[in-house]
Amino acid sequence: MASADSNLLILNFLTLASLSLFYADKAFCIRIPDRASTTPRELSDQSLKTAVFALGSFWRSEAVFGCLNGVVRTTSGYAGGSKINPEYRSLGDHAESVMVEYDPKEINFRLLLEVFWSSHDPRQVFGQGPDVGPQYRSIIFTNGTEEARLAAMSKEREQTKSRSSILTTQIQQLESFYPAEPEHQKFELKRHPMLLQLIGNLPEDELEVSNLAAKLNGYAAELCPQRIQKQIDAKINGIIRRGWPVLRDV
Ligand code: MHO
Repeated sequence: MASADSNLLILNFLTLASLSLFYADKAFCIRIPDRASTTPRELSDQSLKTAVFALGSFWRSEAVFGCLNGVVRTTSGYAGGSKINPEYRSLGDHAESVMVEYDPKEINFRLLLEVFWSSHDPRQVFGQGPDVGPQYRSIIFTNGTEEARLAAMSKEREQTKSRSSILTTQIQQLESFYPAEPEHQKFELKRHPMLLQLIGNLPEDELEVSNLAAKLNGYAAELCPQRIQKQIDAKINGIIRRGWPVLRDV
C-alpha cells in the first residue's frame, strides 16, 4: 500500500483525462468497471452460513474476516446486549461485532474460530489495545449446540496455551445483530479512495454487500493472509502499470 497513495494522483489524472476525452468526443468509450463481482444478496443466500464475533473495534473486525477465501460478505454491527436499535454513540450494553457470511463449502466455523483467536488479544480485559470499554469485549456468538460445542472446545485449547492469565472471551447464543450505520461499513476500504475508485465507486448499498469490497477492506487494513495480500498487491500493481483500465478502449 505504500506506493498506493502516490499512484492515487496518477490515477486521478488518468481518470480526468479519460473523462475529458469522453466529453470531447462521444465516440471514445469509457468502460465503467464491472460490477458483476458484487454478489447479489438474493442469489446465494440459501447456501450461505452466518457467524458473528466481537473482537474489538468493528472497523478492524470486518477487515479481519473480509479477506478469507469462502467469506462472501461482512457487516459491522452491534450484538451481545439488550438495547433495542443501538447506535454508535449510544450502543448501550452491546459489543462492536462483525457478521460474517460464508460459504460452508469453502470455509467452516472451526477455521473462523482460529482466525478469531489469532486476530485479537482475548486476554485483555474489556478492550483491545488502546480501545478500552465493554463495547470492545471479546465474544463468540453461536447458533445452536454444535457451534457452542466447537466454540467451547476452541476456547479450552486457547486457554491451555498459557495459564498466566484468563481468557475474557464469552460464548453466547446470538440473540440479535443490529447492522451499524453506513459510515462504519467497509471503513478501512473507505480510507483508500484509490481502491474505491478501482471498483467503480460503488454506491453505499452495493458496497455493503459486495464480496470484492469485503476483500479489499481486509487488504486496505493489511489484514489479509499474506498470500492473499500479495496476490491483490500484484493485481493492483498490474493495473497501475498498464494504466487505468478505462483507457484501454480509447
Ligand atoms: N480506535 C478507534 C475505535 C473506533 S471504533 C469503531 C478510533 O479510532 O476511535 O470503536
